[in-house]
Amino acid sequence: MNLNEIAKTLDKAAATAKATAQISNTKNFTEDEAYEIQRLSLEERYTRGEQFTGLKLGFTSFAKMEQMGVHDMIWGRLTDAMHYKSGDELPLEKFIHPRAEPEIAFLLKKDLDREISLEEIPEFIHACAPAIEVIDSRYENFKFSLEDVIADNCSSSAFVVGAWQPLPASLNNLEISLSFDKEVQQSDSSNAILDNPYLSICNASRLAVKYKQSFKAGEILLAGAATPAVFIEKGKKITAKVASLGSCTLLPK
Ligand code: OOG
Ligand code: MG
Repeated sequence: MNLNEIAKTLDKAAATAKATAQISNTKNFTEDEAYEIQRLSLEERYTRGEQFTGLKLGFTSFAKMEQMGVHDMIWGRLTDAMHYKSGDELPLEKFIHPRAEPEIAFLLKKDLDREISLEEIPEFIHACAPAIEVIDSRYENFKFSLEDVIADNCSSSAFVVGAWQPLPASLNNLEISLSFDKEVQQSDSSNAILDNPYLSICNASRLAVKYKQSFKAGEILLAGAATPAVFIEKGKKITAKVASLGSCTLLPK
């Protein structure tokens, strides 16, 4: 099996916004091979001039695991081309079947080169913010195995980060919601994220070290959705709101 060929197929599906068949329909591959495919597919983006800007975790909430039928934490890579500003328009022709998720983002203060503990977070993390993640599986019907979704960079396609806020002592018991125009589509407590959203940072540090992905000051971490993702609708303004942290928006056009 040629991992680079699969990486190129997935990259092309993303770049042309055309869905492709699930890899696992025809090939058996391991989780390690899936992460290698992901790494290789990002090389294609870097060759086109995109820059690595951070990490995202996926399936850190039970709601997301249940929605997608996948039950392990995964991680993917974010680039500058995926980064939209709050209030921006989202050009839908660039996506296949995009869904939105309400998330919490973190900003790194210091290079992360080892696994860190909860107590060390204030030393390594500068700020947090409400965020929207737009996921867009490159697979037909948004269906995949664990290995498929890892190879596909965990469906990463766009994200918005609201205004950075100083780290509160706790990120527990905060309501997180996703709305289209004024209508709330999903909401849950921040506890849905690993029982404590700060644990996403410890997990990201562990995974970055394990997979030799550098993770540096100024880069971003998305902690993973607190709720199921919702299909985006043209013209309906997306708002993600996290109690006491604020909100951010995106307008699908
Ligand atoms: C995979 C990405 C999951 C999250 O926040 O849990 C994710 C998918 O559902 O397509 O981003
Ligand atoms: Mg997500």
